[in-house]
Amino acid sequence: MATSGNPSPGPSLDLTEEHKMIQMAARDFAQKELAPIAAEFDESGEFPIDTITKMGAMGLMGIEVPEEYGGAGMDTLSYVLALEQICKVDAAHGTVMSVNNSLYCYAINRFGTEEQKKTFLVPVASGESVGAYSLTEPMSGSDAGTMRSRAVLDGDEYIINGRKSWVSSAPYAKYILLFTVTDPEKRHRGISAFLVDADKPGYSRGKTEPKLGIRASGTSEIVFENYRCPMSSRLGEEGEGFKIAMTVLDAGRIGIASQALGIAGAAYEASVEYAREREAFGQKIGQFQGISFKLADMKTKIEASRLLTYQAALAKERSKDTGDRFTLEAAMAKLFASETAMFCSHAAVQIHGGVGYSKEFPVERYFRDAKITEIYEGTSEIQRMVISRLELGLK
Ligand code: COS
Repeated sequence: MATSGNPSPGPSLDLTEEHKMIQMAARDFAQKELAPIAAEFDESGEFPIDTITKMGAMGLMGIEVPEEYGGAGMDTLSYVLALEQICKVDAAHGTVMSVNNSLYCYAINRFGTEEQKKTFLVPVASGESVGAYSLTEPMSGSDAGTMRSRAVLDGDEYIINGRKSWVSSAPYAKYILLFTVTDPEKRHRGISAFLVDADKPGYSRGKTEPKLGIRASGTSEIVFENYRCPMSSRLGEEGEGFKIAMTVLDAGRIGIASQALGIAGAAYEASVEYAREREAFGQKIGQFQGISFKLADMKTKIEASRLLTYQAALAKERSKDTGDRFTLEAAMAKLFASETAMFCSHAAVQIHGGVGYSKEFPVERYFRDAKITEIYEGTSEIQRMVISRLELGLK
């Protein structure tokens, strides 16, 4: 059986030389810099700022941002290819990269003013600082329109109060794209977006979440107590926040699909290798149908996920000219790829048996890391809701 040991995407797509270069650069970096430390940082839960900084220096933290704003000026497919390779080795670094690129940088590049791009985009796209995205609250997750935190206009500043939760990268992020209520009467049309500086008074970090997987990515609450935000740091118009949040999540979901693709690929390749070597009952375990059929299903689901993810990347790329939404493509890619990551990592633990259950091997980490892809940036249930509403013409 041929494995996908090289990073080529298989027969599904012809990549340009530029695509292959960033894919190889990300793969080589991940193998050299992340593979030796992934287990240690997973265990400690420490934020891997040194390697994140190196990723920034390589241009991986602002791949699609134009060079004039500190980014690498590449396309969405380049981003997806690089992120998959990083996540194949360590999904926790992948989470930081995904949030930075597709939730933070994408939002400012698309909706920001020139001044906002200079102040908030350049340092994050160039990898000098880390960016985060904050939508969720303790009492508002999937039903994002029900948030309670408030921004009240006072002269030419907003005074922000409230508590946000599950903010990826927050323990280290300097800049945060925040969604909060400016007019409670208008429900989702009363939500606005703000660019927040974590070093200013009134901002503090709450408890860091003790997580099952992606443990090194750092996730915490953030708290606003009379934080003063200048009007010039509002992203978009007042009341446009919910639409910005949703548009940006469409981009984020392509990132999570890429992450899931990376985790699934790692689980699959480890399984193929093990099934070729491990013997039981007088033969290689890969010769048992119970194992080989699992491998066949894993491979097929991975390639299907890849096609959906690349299709979503191409749809997002086209949207840069047309302005069209890519909600459906992103939701389908995220749904299928995340369930594939869970399927593959679950099968990988089973194929490896006791070895798969041991912390001395990475397979159990893939299993723990895979689960979040079915939850964050919209659960699988939310993706099904988004897809079916669009198909039924209900939204
Ligand atoms: N792009 C642009 N606009 C969008 C959009 C998208 N993908 N999705 C919805 N909108 C717009 C709608 O067009 C609607 O606009 P109007 O005010 O002009 O009518 C508005 O947003 C409200 O949309 P809708 O009525 O569909 O909102 P709902 O409250 O029903 O919620 C879901 C929609 C469930 C899809 C949304 O709340 C969601 O995605 N929830 C999951 C949140 C999430 O992923 N959280 C994780 C955070 S990151 S860890």
